[in-house]
Amino acid sequence: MILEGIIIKGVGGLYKVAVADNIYDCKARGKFRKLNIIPMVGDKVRIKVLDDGTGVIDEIMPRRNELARPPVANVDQMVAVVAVAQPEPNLLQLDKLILAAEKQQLDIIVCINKIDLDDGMVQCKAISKAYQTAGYDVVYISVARSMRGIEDVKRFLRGKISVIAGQSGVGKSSIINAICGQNRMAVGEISAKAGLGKHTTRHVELLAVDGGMIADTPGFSAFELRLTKEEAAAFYREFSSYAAECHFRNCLHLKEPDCAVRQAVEQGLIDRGRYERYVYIQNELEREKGFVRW
Ligand SMILES: Nc1nc2c(ncn2[C@@H]2O[C@H](COP(=O)(O)OP(=O)(O)OP(=O)(O)O)[C@@H](O)[C@H]2O)c(=O)[nH]1
Ligand SMILES: [Mg+2]
Ligand SMILES: [Zn+2]
Repeated sequence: MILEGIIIKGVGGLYKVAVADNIYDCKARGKFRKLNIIPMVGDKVRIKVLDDGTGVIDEIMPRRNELARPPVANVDQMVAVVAVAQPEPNLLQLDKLILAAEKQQLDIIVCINKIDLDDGMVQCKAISKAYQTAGYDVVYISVARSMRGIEDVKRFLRGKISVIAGQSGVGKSSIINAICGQNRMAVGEISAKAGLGKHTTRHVELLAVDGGMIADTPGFSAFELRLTKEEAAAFYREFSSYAAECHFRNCLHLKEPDCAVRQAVEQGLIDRGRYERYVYIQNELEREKGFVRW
């Protein structure tokens, strides 16, 4: 019997393959090792089911994309999480994460968590306005206080493979647990001293949610993205409708004269914080010869 499924977990050469509601424990054919192909979580595969109910991965379909962190293939979407406090929002990091997602052509949802810590919703409204203006879907939630918003997040996940990403301690694992309605991921305490989270999330696994799948990621200790200056400019969605009006066709919206993007910033049509972080990132790309890091 040959079945089609998705690898949802892989540990030491053993793979769990989901076929509709069933999960098969599988090994991979030897030919993949010879071809230097390592099956990845997210791979769409054909498996042959053996008499004992286990399976063998026979064929791996071509990948739409391949993320390094978390190592998942065929990802449709990134849920980029930021907290209003504990840890303080790091919007430069959020913008770098969004650039990484844009480069992989992922859909992007900005999820603002811990709104229970936001008196008067001031932080939350400011962040949400900046990213909505930029062209992203924004949801805000409090895992601690209520399930409101969790339903909004779920709606976005339907029918897609998603990854959740963001600084350590923003509540990624907590969100996954709330979505799945059970404690699937370990939730860590934030170290009060440093305001840094412990790295509690280790293995990568796709969890089923309402017709979609989502993978948790540990808050990154290190991150690196290779990007050209032109890509960086093009990945700012909010620039695109103005960029056509810039004097120079290859305008990077930095110091060039007659720049329509800079004018839009002055007129308040583009969020100033987003633009200033863009300039910072362009300088970093110059200094680091085509890389952004944290
Ligand atoms: N006040 C408040 N605390 C929250 C909320 N959501 C999560 N937390 C707490 O924030 C801490 C970190 O949550 P985690 O879910 O472990 O964060 P994480 O993003 O998975 O962190 P890493 O795995 O280290 O990347 C835990 O103590 C949670 O209980 C929230 O909505 N409000
Ligand atoms: Mg976690
Ligand atoms: Zn310009």
